[in-house]
Amino acid sequence: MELCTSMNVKYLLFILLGVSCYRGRVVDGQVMGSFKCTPKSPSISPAVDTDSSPIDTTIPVCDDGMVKCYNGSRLGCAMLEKCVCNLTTADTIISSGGFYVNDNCTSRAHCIHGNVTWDDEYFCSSNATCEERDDVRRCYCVVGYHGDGKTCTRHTNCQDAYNAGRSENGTYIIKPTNWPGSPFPVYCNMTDGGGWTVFQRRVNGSVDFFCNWTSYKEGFGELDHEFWLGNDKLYYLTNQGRYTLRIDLVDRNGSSYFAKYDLFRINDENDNYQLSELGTFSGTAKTRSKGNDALRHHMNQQFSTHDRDNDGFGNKDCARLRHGGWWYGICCTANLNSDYNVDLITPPSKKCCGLVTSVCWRDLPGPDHNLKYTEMKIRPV
Ligand SMILES: [Ca+2]
Repeated sequence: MELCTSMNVKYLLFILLGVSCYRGRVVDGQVMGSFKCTPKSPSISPAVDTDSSPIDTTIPVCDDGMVKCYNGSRLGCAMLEKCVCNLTTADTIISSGGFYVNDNCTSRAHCIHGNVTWDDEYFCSSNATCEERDDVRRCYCVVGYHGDGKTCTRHTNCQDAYNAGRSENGTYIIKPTNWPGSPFPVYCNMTDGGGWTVFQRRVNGSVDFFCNWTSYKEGFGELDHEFWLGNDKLYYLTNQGRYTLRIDLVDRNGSSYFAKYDLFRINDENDNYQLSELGTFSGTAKTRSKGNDALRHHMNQQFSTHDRDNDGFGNKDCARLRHGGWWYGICCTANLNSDYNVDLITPPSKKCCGLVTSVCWRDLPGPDHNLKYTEMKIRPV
């Protein structure tokens, strides 16, 4: 069984061994597809600039609502908004509303209503490369960054990666807003609309979650397996905007349930990572029409570990009793960080957080006292 190994050590290895593979394996798919430099429908007239060919004076007067401008490389009559630009100096046609970037990405021209305008300056960010993708040449942000290529910003969560065209589940590097440390890897779940930053997972009990304060603060386990991302990271993630929480659960019979909360936030270490916001519940992980969902009891509770008792149970030490770090009250009605491997063949009580210490979520339709799979993840509202 793996102990509470600091994720920072794993991250160093990741940096040393993994990043080059990571970059090579995945392509930043961000493409401004609507700006392809391909000719559009017939067009014609004035719309001339110093880079365009002289207007052909043999074109007859255009009908009302039409102007003389370029139709591909030829002149004709067209609606103003359909006029393309004939950039003769580059032997290129720019579609209406499109742009052209030169070979080394040092200048960019735009075509608006048949007129060419040049950017005052154009160059690639130090975190971008100049290349052609899907027939569009421009600056593209490298993996881990998003933006227009001139300005590239680190992904601040998995939603940024998803918006940048990344739709594969897996490990991505992010740097939340105001995060004081180096960028760090997270696991992104790109299902259910994509963009979920995963901060907890249980799969088979190979990682012991009976860890101390520092381990929960910094994170432990393996991102593509069982892990806790870390309370500091979770604090910065959930405080850079408004976040929704999704929890997926599978019981020992193989039945799946989920819980969604339209808001989720924790406070920082000075407040012992208090679960300070938990919005409205939706999902299948609640059987009773009345009464609270299983996580509601933990709202406004501080985080406790076996070496830090911040629970709401004065004379009890919930983190020790329940074998894991959590937002304990008196003590719990859900505990996804508890003992995965507890013997439940003859449980003294089948009630989650009753006499049994196990990975549990109270009042699931099926067995709620010993779940075999859990995943907790967040996404911007
Ligand atoms: Ca206590």
